[in-house]
Amino acid sequence: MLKLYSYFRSSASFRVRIALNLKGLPYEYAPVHLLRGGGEQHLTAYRLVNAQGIVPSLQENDLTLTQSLAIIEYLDEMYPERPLLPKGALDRARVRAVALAIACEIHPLNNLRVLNYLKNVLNLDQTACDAWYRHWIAEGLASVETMLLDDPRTVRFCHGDTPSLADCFLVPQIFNAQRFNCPLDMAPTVMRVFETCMSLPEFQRAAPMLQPDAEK
Ligand SMILES: N[C@@H](CCC(=O)N[C@@H](CS)C(=O)NCC(=O)O)C(=O)O
Repeated sequence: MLKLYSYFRSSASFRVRIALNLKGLPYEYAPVHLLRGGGEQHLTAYRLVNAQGIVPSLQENDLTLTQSLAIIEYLDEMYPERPLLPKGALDRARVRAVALAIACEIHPLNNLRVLNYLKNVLNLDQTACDAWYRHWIAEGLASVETMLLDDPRTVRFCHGDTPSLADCFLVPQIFNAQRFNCPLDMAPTVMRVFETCMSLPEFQRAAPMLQPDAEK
């Protein structure tokens, strides 16, 4: 049995929820509230699951996996039906590059602990924090747009005609951008792929507001 430690709004958790759905793998949902009481991710009980104090974590029997990319690649190796990485090494490198352009160049600059540091330690006001957030999203997604637009391997999805690891990373990042009203008109290819993904029930069911811990 698989158990996913997740927070409904966490985009890294959202990536894994999409992958689990695409693989058709049922899982138990274990909510970790990232804000309540200073954040349940910091509780000792959760630190025993994930030493970094972040979500997601995935437990399979007695083993725990962390880091969304590592988790999804593990799932893809263990459950090869409906692969999330293409066969060729060059194609795999491309899919990982798109995923990492989001996971390394956008997401870490805008996650909760970074925004808390800007606000609570560096004393930036909300306007400055919002500007920071929008800046990294705009710059990062403009790069992803170029990566997709300039490559004929971008078809209905980031890579080809079936969803891949790259789409698992792209969709949650767009949800984040929309939540913070970031302009997305500079990324039409990204948005076209996003809409294609969101027409699939596997992506829809992974959306934040459909999770058991969703809040308005
Ligand atoms: N690189 C990690 C990022 C995980 C991450 O930053 N998760 C965020 C939620 S999306 C988190 O747990 N934040 C808690 C905090 O910043 O205190 C992954 O891909 O799993």
